[in-house]
Amino acid sequence: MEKLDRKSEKRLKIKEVTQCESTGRMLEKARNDGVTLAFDRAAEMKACPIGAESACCKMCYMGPCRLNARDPYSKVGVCGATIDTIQSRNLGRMVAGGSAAHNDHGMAVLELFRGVAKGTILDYASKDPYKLEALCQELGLPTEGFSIQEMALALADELEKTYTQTEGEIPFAKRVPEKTLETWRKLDIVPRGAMIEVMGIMSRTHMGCDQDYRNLTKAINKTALADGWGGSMVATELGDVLFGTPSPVQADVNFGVLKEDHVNIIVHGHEPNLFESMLASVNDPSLVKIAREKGAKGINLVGMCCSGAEMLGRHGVPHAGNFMSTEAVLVTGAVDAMAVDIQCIQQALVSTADCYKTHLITTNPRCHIEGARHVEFEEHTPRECTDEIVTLAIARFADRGVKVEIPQIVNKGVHGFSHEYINYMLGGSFRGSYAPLNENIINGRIRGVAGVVGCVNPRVKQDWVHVELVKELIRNDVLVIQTGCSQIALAKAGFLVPEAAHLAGPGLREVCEAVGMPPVLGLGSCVDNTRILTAATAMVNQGGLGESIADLPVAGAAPEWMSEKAVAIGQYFVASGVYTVFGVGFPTVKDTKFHDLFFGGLEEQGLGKWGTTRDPHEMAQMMIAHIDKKRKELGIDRARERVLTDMASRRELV
Ligand code: NFS
Repeated sequence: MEKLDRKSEKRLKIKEVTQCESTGRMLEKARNDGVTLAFDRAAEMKACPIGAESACCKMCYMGPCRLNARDPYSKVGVCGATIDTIQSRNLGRMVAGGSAAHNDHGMAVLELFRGVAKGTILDYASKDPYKLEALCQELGLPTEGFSIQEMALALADELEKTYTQTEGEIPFAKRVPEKTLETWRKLDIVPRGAMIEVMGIMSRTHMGCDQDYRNLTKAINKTALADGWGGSMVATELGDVLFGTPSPVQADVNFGVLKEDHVNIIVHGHEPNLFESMLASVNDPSLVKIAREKGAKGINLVGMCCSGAEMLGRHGVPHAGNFMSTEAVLVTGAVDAMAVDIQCIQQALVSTADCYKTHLITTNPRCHIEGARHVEFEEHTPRECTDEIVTLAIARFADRGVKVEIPQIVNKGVHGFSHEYINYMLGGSFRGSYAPLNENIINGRIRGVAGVVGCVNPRVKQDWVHVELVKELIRNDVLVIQTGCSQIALAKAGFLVPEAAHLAGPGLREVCEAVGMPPVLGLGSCVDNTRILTAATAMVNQGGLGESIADLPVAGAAPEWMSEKAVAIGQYFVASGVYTVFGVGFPTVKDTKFHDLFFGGLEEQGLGKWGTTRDPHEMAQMMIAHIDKKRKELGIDRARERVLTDMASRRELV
């Protein structure tokens, strides 16, 4: 057990590090129990100021070299690498890491889909044959006279090119609005296949290779687009075919979803296959019977992070919280087993789980953690793994041996807004259409659309930046769409309910009330950010809002980002034409050529651009100013004042 350092205890004021009351209470309990969490470690471990601005290089061992971020052109690395080379190489490798993670995930979904289609994987089935057929048609595959199985196998072969193709354009380039695709072709940034793009970045960023930040930026854009319109899009689309396309479902979020008198099992990670099999295991009558015999009222399955967000939207499985709550939830003592797969699994979960006698179980061959029990998950026999985890959890329930303390906080919300459902919701079942959305944007009731997504990060107050930003956006009639840990932050704050329409400005409020929808729509996990790309494409294709994604009055933000995946996502939004603002900080040095290219130059090339600020209110105003600029360019700028939210009106909001 890691003991809490007295210094960090003194320094850390709980109210300053999290807005999540459950997490805060468990942080307090952890302190009393002598257990450290990431919040404490972040207070102890100051971020390296040189690395934070990406002014250092360790691409070879002649260094590592440190440049001066205050006077960036005063020095070069031992090899002569300039600040622009160093920053672009570092950022390129972050994008490669994020894109590789999503493509690896997407490839696993593709292999599962192929196995189901071939009939070699029997525990899963394709739940949405309509979407399967629609995808085949969209990608130009024949459907007339073909069986579901034939279509599925052809689709699997076609989508495999997303990863393995070395020439040409990835399959979902066919979905990209024509004018956007034209810009990409002109700039030579259409991805060929994810593997070659990721390999290309890793090779070019090797010491002594590509040392022109402009040429590297092309590769960065390709690698990012191979994520958004590549691996992530395949994960979302085939996930829908396999497990069902989400439509709105009411579900509970927060630590209060744990039940003291039940066996509590948390699944935390990113791939839906483990979670879907766990859902079958916890509903198996023989396992439920054993749990009852051990004194439990039942087995309670709960999600966390991104696979949790997917299950929340698809099946209404309750969700305990986002990334920065994954350690804190163990402090409740109520978690009998936490099963993890890949990505965003903090290594410290092992020692925290140990303190509270929880089984922390890794399941994926790509993600073992030293000290954790490993029960390998195999798609041909998934229940062997998930049944064993349930059995371990039941045994731990029967002999918990720790005090259980669950913050009784539950927030209800409506989740599961897919692109398909938005189309149906706005247009009706016989006339699915984005026309009402576009019309309401053109007539000014809705000012624009903002995607607010991404992580939580202990360098800023958990959830607070997300919530403050979204409050201000909806108050200014900006419809907000969300995914990932950000969606969970807003769900905990009570914004994902139709009743939250009263917090919106008069125009957005009117639309929400007419349709019966919340002003904040939850679209799922981080790979489901591709639903935002698809929705943006539908807005362009509907007409009236320009010809490319870059013309739309939309903006994006990741207010509390932390992962390489977040950088890859941000970059694919920028390359798709979206103004994207990051909170926390941004790994570039201001007033350098590379920074200026990313924060302005790319927009001049017909793409989007980056912005950054830690202040959520400033972030909202930056996004609204961009939306208004786009409205003006489209000639739909009705005179309307931006509402500046002062302290009094902020207090009124929630
Ligand atoms: Ni996205 Fe999901 Fe959360 Fe960030 Fe991590 S869980 S894939 S990376 S922290 S939003």
